[in-house]
Amino acid sequence: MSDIRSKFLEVYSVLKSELLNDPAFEFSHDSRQWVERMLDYNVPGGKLNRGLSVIDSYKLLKEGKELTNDEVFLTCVLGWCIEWLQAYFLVLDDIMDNSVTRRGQPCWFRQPKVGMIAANDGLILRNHIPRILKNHFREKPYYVDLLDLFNEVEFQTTSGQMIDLITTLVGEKDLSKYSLTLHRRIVQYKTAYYSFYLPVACALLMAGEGLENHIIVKDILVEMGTYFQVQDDYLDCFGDPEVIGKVGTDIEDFKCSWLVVKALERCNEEQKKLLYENYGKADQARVEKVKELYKVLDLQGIFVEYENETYERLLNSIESHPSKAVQAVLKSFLSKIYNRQK
Ligand code: GPP
Ligand code: MG
Ligand code: MG
Ligand code: MG
Repeated sequence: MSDIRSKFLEVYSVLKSELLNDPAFEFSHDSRQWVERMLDYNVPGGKLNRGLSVIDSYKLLKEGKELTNDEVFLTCVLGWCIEWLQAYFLVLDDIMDNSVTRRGQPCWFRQPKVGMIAANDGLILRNHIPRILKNHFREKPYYVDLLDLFNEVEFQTTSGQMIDLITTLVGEKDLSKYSLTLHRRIVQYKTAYYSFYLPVACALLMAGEGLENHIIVKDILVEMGTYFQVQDDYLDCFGDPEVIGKVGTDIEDFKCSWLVVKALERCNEEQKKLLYENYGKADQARVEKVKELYKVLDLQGIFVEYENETYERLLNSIESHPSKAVQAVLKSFLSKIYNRQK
């Protein structure tokens, strides 16, 4: 395992132990055990890209200067705050999307003894974040900015999640309202801010920067996050569940996915009828019909085209940024997601 990954995982144990001994709550044996199991199940098992990229970005912003132990520790702590945020979102998102698996195991709420306790576990994960920040950043001049950043991004994400959900309301299922504009709005809010802007913004704050001076960086990261969610939509249908660790549910859930928007753009009247009849139904045969149509419309080819065009466009915007350090941060993000299979 790489050095930084093992260091990062060490910090997880430190944070977990602090939270399990939080003086603000009198833990019983059972409650401590519950939280520990819940954390181990939901927080550290992903790709850790978001968390690790805080450390990466901070290093690049420091332009090769060796980080002190303290700096390494604090960047790891911020990285874990994002992983905690992600765990909180995923636990709740899986309930809302009626998903089955996540990260190669059953979704937390599907565990026999968990069920809807998962809703409260999501809230606990969410409440851990300000506790971690208070423990480690209270004395920092950028503490308030950090809290504000997490609050803003959480607001944007939950708002994006809301539009993702209300577009699928039963009784109002109407594919004619699905467009690229609507899709963009959903994914920008539900995914891009917390997955791409937040890690870099954390690193910038730690490096003493004011976020108001980095609007262009933010715009590029939001573009990249949009591309990332298009990949997620694509993999939901065409990815290998063994590799992505989850079984797709977008077709059943009537999601305003990039794929259905592209299909609507390209289909003839007859194919449109097929789509209207079969999209958004929890019935495997209907789901297969939709997938067949996607293949006939060559959405795989359209996606590869989209991916290459987007990559080039993003690279161009990155290279027109005046700071080489910032360019390096953005390029490192882009190279991690280009052509991803999971
Ligand atoms: C990704 O949507 C977006 C999120 C996980 C944010 C959820 C936000 C909340 C406020 C709960 P998705 O449903 O496509 O993700 P996945 O494919 O991983 O289920
Ligand atoms: Mg969702
Ligand atoms: Mg989901
Ligand atoms: Mg998805």
